[in-house]
Amino acid sequence: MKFSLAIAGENALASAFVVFRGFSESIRKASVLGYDGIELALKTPDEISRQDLSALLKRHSMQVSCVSTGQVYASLGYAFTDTDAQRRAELKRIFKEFIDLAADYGQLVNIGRVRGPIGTKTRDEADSLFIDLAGDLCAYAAPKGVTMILEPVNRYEIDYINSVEDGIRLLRKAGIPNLKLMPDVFHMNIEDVEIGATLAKYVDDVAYVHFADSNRHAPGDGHLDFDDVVNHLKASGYPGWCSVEILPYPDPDTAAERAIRFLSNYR
Ligand code: LER
Ligand code: MN
Repeated sequence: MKFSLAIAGENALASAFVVFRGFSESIRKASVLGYDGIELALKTPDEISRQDLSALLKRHSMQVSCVSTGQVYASLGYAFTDTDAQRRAELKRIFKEFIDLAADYGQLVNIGRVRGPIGTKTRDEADSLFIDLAGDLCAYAAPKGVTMILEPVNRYEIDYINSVEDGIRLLRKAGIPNLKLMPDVFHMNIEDVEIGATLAKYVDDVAYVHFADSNRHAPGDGHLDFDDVVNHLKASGYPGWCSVEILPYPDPDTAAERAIRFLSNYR
């Protein structure tokens, strides 16, 4: 299994689910702890220079697993289901730059809460708004070898695409080859009937997985059954990353270290 750690820039929101902030130190620490890669949780695509990033990755023998975009919604308020033409155009511009970055680093761009809420729209209207923008962006991403990955997020954070089944429904409706799924086992623990079996059932649609325990602490520090999760992923031939996206509890270093120590049992 390939394990990654989600990290962010120094100015990330306090609510960002990352243990380490500041790219240089975060990449060094993740490497020392034994992670194979880092997930870049970015607010804007120019938050890190390519020159610096390439140098850090080379120095610490690390890979970028994915470019994730939760802060674009949480901090800037943009959403795929927004009806405002100007805001949609601005979101498209930002995401094209994320895709350009991912073309060189990781080849995956996440769509988490930035897909936006249903709000007062109908589900079909939300689907159309999402598919319209995701379609344009995936067409831009495909020749660059980049896949967009939709993350189901639990009902207490957003009212649209909560379970893996919800995500699969939208993927089938969209029918876009480079739009895939990014299940997060923290959200699955709230929304899905089964975790391991669901991941295995849809393994061909799963391009990336977020790992956190039931309490968003390090895997192993809650009551989620990681034997079930990892055994199903392995048995179904999942080839991708498992990325640790947890709270810095009880402190960043301890959380990051406990997570990889626990997950090393599954290598
Ligand atoms: C939020 O709970 C989360 O899991 C993020 O990865 C989604 O943007
Ligand atoms: Mn997540």
